Amino acid sequence: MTRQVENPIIKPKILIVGILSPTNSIVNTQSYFDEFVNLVKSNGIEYDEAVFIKLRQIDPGYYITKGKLEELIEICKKHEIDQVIFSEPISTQQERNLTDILHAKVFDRTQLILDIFEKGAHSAEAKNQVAIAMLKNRKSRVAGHGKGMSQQAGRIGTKGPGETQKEKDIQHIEKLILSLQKDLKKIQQQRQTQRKRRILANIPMFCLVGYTNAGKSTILNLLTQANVLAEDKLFATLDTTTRELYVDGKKIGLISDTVGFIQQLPHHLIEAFKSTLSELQYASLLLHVIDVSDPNWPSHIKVVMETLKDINVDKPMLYIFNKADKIPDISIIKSQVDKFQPNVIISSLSKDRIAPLIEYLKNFKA
Ligand SMILES: Nc1nc2c(ncn2[C@@H]2O[C@H](COP(=O)(O)OP(=O)(O)OP(=O)(O)O)[C@@H](O)[C@H]2O)c(=O)[nH]1
Ligand SMILES: [Mg+2]
Repeated sequence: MTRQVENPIIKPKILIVGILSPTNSIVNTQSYFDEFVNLVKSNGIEYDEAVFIKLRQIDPGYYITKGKLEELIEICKKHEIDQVIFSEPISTQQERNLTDILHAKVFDRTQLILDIFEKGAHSAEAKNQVAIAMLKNRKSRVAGHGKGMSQQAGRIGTKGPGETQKEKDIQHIEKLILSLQKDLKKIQQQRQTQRKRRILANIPMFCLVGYTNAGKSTILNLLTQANVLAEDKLFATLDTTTRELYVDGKKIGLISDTVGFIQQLPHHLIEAFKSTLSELQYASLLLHVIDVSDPNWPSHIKVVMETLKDINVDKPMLYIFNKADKIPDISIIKSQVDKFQPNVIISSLSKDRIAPLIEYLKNFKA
């Protein structure tokens, strides 16, 4: 997104625009905007200006309404902005209109998240999945582009030059997607063999799931000797790591950590990551980790539950309310937390503070 290949000396001037759309049902606006800033930073982007907008309605042409748009035009002019990043997904047409009026390159949430995934993918499987998602996104963008041109150039029943080029581009992208999907299938077959072996051996499988940055990898590292990268960054984990799980020196099963979820995770990404996430179908228990210190945790739970439904995962679940150390008085939220059962309240800062989780796992019967 912000690769400065053309001129490595000049850093583009970047404006970020956080938008709370009228369809967003989250309770804490500040925390939502913080999450957007964290998304930007997780992508390694240093921005110059930031604007946060609470929208009452969405404009079909420009996404944001007239008054706010004028504000953005002013900022772009004054600060000579080269790139504008929006916190929400916007349509191809809106992107084009905004590019024209702001005289800057425009990126939306989908591109921002795809970019993080592209930078963070390490394994062949993750790289392959991200590439497929990016191509599918490009395909829908190409399909949405050039409409105006073909309509101008062609009479009814004929195709304009823009249209034929567009078709060629789409065909090319489809070919690339097909070839990547073939490679992915091979990787999946290997996974299937490993899975069969595990099922035959009747080994319980615990799968960590949850919103991004909730603390999944930190818990995996505490429970096992895994050395998975855990940091204050969104989508630090993109690959699945599976480890043996020992409690009191006894092996009680396997535990895996995988990619986290976020609101409005691009659909193409969910599609592409289905093979990684398919592991969840075989879970004996889902360990749903929640950052209880984020005021938006109830909507994060909703996002996770909806995403699981999307990928047809319906398994027994333990709600793990994590980062309790960041809450001064846990009794205040206890009644709200207890709506989600069964649950444990923990802090992953140290092993003794995850004792309730270890206790639960010890007593778990598949
Ligand atoms: N204060 C506090 N910080 C925590 C706790 N658990 C995790 N963290 C911090 O939260 C951040 C995110 O933790 P991760 O384990 O990387 O979270 P994750 O769920 O694996 O996130 P992704 O892989 O990015 O989806 C890190 O900076 C952790 O140190 C906790 O119980 N208390
Ligand atoms: Mg992680």
